Amino acid sequence: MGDTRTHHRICPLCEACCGLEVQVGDGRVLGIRGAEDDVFSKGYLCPKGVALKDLHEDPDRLRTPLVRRDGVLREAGWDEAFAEVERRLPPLLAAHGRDAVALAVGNPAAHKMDLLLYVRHLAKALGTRNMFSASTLDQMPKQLSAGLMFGHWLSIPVPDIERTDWLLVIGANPMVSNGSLWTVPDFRGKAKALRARGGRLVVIDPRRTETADVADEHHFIRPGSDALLLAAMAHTLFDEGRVRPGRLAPLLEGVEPLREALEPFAPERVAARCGIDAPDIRRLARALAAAPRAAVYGRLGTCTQRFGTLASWLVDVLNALSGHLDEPGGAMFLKAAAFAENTLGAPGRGRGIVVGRHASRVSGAPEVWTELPMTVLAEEIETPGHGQIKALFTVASNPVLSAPGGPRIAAALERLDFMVSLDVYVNETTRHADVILPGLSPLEQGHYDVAFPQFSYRNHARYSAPVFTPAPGHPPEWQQLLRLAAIARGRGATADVLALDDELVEAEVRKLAGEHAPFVLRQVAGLNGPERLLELALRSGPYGDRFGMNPGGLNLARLRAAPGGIDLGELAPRLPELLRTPSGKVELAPPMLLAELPRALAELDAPAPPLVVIGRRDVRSNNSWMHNLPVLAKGRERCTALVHPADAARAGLADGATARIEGAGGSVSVTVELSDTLMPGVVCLPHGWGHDAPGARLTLAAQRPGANLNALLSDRERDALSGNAVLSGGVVTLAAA
Ligand SMILES: Nc1nc2c(c(=O)[nH]1)N[C@H]1C(S)=C(S)[C@@H](COP(=O)(O)OP(=O)(O)OC[C@H]3O[C@@H](n4cnc5c(=O)[nH]c(N)nc54)[C@H](O)[C@@H]3O)O[C@H]1N2
Ligand SMILES: Nc1nc2c(c(=O)[nH]1)N[C@H]1C(S)=C(S)[C@@H](COP(=O)(O)OP(=O)(O)OC[C@H]3O[C@@H](n4cnc5c(=O)[nH]c(N)nc54)[C@H](O)[C@@H]3O)O[C@H]1N2
Ligand code: SF4
Ligand SMILES: [Mo]
Repeated sequence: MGDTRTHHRICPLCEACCGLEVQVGDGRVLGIRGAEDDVFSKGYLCPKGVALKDLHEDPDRLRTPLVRRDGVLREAGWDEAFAEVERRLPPLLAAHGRDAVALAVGNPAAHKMDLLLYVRHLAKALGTRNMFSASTLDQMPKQLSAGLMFGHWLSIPVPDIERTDWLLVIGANPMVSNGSLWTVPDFRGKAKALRARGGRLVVIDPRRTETADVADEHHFIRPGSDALLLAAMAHTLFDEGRVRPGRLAPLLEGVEPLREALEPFAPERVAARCGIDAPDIRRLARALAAAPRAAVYGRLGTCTQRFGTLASWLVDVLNALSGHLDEPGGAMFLKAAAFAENTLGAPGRGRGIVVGRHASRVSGAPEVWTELPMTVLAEEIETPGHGQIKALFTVASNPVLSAPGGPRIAAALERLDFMVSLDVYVNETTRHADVILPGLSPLEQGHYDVAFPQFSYRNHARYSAPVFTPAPGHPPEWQQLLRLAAIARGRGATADVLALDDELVEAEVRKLAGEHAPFVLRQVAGLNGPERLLELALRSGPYGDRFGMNPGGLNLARLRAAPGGIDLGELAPRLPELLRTPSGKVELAPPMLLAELPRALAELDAPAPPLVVIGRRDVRSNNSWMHNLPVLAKGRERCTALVHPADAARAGLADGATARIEGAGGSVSVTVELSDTLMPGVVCLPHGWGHDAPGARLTLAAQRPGANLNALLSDRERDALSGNAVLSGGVVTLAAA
């Protein structure tokens, strides 16, 4: 067998970021288990972590570039692939301008430091306004509300779960998702501990979820009505004189305008629309106010709706008004060791955020944090005129399955003049590409989570070294991105990307360190790529060694020496230091949000639709791309429609029958699973399925393709403020197929 070794590797598959022990022998993965010595995840893992082995070994995972020749994607060398980009991109840019080339960045980019740290260089080199990402299918409403309230898009508080006594989870299912904008491995264990010390877990969800099953209390809510419910809870705090912001009182701006704006949202007024009785709404508000340590946490379900930004904002309004924001056991902010912009610059005050610096050409959707909504991608490709998208780069993005109106996007991709995908599979989206550039297996790269330590249950820092050496000649994705950037800048496909990397880093360091730049650069000599950026960020970060000025502080060498990570302590209050608002206060009543409230109120009088669809996640699945891995694909069928028995009876459907579900975007056929865990009038499908596209190369996934939920949903429904897609509460009809 040769010798076996054990490597510590942070799992890159979901936001829980578990530390894994990867056992390796003879150049192969022998086994994967949770790393007990991981300071953060302490041995926890889920079945997807084990599937990293299958991902590494998947014969369908691309190892060489593909280039379309005579209509067929064929294997090509790296030089040939980049030469093809060089042949086709610059003429397009010259003829149609920068906005003719779009960039779409998907979820796995948040889990690879290569992609997260270097995609900006491609974006900048392209210089296009047509920037899209999974953020507008997911968390943009929360980023916007946090940006408006606290001054930075990523200053998002998380529940301090290890110290809280009362936790309200609304529109999230961390038992399955393992948390989002909240890195919390082993939610089950932490929820159990919360209850064991006498605390309460309350869940609000249109489905009695796995999280509801471990809670003390669960309320059904009519999809899409969270902003109304949360507004009514905040109204109750004002109405009953329970507003007690405590220490934060002098830091809160806009309490009075907020009170006035929430006046129409009495629980008695919103109860019917929400499907929660007014006394229950009042009781929830009182419980929040009364608990010594409490937090409200809202996630995907509260974002992917018409008033997602309002709901996201009101979550933190409740935390602030009840005195639980920035308090131990409440909703607290992280202080990440590296890359957190809310630890940079002057503390306590800043420029805040701006939105709408430009708008999409066809629908006029405003730019939010440099992006346009993913739901306008298809129309921007289809609609002629100056600025029409003619070429597209996708980076770890599968919008055909992950964005509403998926089939429309697929048809639009066919009309592009040129498409390049950085991806690891030929799938529903990348099968339309002219060039596919594969990334390395996660096990072939070092890893540091750039984003998630900014939203974790505890401060910590971890780095994983590569487990395997990449195949000779296979460039890591950061170098691929730099090469593409070089082509877009007119430097050609054979530019020296390592020199370009030096140039970019030098420019950045000069900007930040001024006269000390040469000294700082000498300190990181010998490193390049993401590791050099990490070393710079760690050493200059809040726990850093400050290049020698703070001996004993963090640097990459110290992290390398501690594969199980370094614990940086429990969450500590950060207000007002964290704030980057121009006022230097927490903005409780941003005018843009107050102005949206009447629109939400107007919803109250619209009749509730008889049947709507919501999504769900499964422990053995991850968005659209892990259905080709044997360890996850085995077992029962997962892409089923959960239907309440009463709704099924009305449509004449029995358990196991095939139903035809029709929505505003189209229809799908899917197996019915009767379930009384749903609120009547709500059907539930997972997203990320529909692996029956011709030309995709997903052998195993194609055997049980499932149906694409996003073929049902309309790409016309957006949260007006953030541009986020509405993925929840779409009206559907149900019939026997
Ligand atoms: N109806 C509905 N739709 C949803 C959701 C929902 O709840 N309901 N959820 C939304 C959410 S939260 C998200 S985040 C999006 C996710 O949607 P996307 O951002 O499209 O992400 P994935 O579906 O995970 O697809 C990931 C793509 O990256 C590729 N990939 C995987 N690993 C790598 C790698 O290491 N390198 C490269 N270059 N490529 C890689 C995969 O092959 C795949 O093409 O879906 C959204 N869509
Ligand atoms: N196993 C697994 N884990 C994952 C993923 C995965 O695909 N599989 N995806 C990862 C990604 S990209 C993300 S963003 C996170 C998301 O993580 P979560 O935010 O926990 O997302 P979901 O599990 O989809 O839970 C959303 C919940 O909202 C409920 N819901 C739907 N509509 C409404 C509504 O109108 N109001 C309320 N109150 N609730 C509603 C749904 O029933 C569901 O229980 O999960 C991540 N983790
Ligand atoms: S919960 Fe599972 S997929 Fe998520 S990081 Fe942990 S092992 Fe990986
Ligand atoms: Mo997501």
